[in-house]
Amino acid sequence: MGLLFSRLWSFFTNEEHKVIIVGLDNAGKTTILYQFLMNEVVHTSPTIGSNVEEVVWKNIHFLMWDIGGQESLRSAWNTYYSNAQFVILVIDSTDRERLLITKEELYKMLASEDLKKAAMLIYANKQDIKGSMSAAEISQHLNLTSIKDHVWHIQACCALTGEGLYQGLEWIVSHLKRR
Ligand SMILES: Nc1nc2c(ncn2[C@@H]2O[C@H](COP(=O)(O)OP(=O)(O)O)[C@@H](O)[C@H]2O)c(=O)[nH]1
Ligand SMILES: [Mg+2]
Repeated sequence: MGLLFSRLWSFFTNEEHKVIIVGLDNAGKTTILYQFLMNEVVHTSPTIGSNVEEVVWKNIHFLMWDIGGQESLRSAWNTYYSNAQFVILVIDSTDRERLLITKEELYKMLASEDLKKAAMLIYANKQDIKGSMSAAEISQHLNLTSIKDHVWHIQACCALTGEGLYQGLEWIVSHLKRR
């Protein structure tokens, strides 16, 4: 009874799902968040602290936190973790030099108690730029197949045109339905 009731309750109340968007500075986090909001490209400036917006997709409500990725802000990422159901990790697929830093941040997140149950969507962004790494290449560098204690998915995308972004959201929705 309790479980059924809570399922029905969340159905009727349009429960909000907390999503945090992380990644190094310049990866495209803010551009992605605003694509979800209004389907248009906005001119971003480096995010100090965080932006938070409600995104509704297929009648599912998400509270999305876009967290600043500069080095000085990264140590504060964990203050956003509690109750996050999804982590969206955005990667600038042209930034080969800093992929190792992203990898370190990824494994730090995976080890965090607050994110124990969170599912991980990784966007291999900036696919429009010539010479960018493919999703498969990034997956290999990050050793994603070694991750067994979290569900994860990697999606190639271009935040400027929106290409691939909704496939990522689709994955999130299908994951919600499977739970
Ligand atoms: N070519 C290209 N540029 C992008 C893409 N996504 C974001 N950018 C640009 O990358 C820069 C950083 O984006 P921003 O969203 O501010 O990154 P953030 O620091 O992660 O929030 C901006 O100049 C964006 O216009 C993309 O898919 N392709
Ligand atoms: Mg930003």
